[in-house]
Amino acid sequence: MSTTEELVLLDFWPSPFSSRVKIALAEKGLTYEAREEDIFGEKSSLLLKSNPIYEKVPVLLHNGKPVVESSNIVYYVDEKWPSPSPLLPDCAYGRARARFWTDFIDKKMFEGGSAIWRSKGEELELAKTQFIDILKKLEGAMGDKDYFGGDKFGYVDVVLIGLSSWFLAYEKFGGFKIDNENPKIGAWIKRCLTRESVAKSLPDPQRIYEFVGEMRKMNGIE
Ligand code: GS8
Repeated sequence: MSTTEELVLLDFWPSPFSSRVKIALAEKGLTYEAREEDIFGEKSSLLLKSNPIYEKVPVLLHNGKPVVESSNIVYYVDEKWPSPSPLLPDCAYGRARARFWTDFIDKKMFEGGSAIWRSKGEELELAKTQFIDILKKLEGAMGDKDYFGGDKFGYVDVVLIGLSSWFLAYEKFGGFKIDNENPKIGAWIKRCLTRESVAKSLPDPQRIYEFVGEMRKMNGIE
């Protein structure tokens, strides 16, 4: 990267959305400064100024200019730095498919997972069934390919694998195993984790499990 370029990530370590951005930046071999935000306490004035609409992380500041919303940030990074290898496919149809599944993941996955750790009893059973069904739909989208876009790690992989460090918490609080219910996704996660960009960018799932345990206590769930 040219020395005139500066990349700053407004971050929160457990954020599955920040993880996406970290993976995309690592895929492009870009270095950046991560600044941890206190999202439950006082957010920095830089965050409030950079993302006045949602006041959420992640925000990527490129030479001081903010880009917000994680899937949009990954898109920006890919357009701005197409090498060493673009994350989005070149054909319009492939790109439309990638945007469709990204939208599906954004609408369903984090909320679906939160419904598991936030509930108990019958509600929990329903949340678990729905989450497994979301993953089944994603398995259908992947088909017999190694990755969502084909034989190489791409945009939808970044978007989904970013969320995967939370899966252990969903499994433990939900009492199920993704490897049993959604073996294709289980195998895909292991495949993605062999990439350095992914392995070094994701938080430890055990730490996320403990963090979610704290949130359950804060919400009076146990
Ligand atoms: C979600 C970001 C988000 O929820 C994206 O970037 O993709 N659609 C957005 N960020 C959370 C932290 S991770 O759960 C956040 O910043 N929350 C602060 C708040 O809600 O005030």
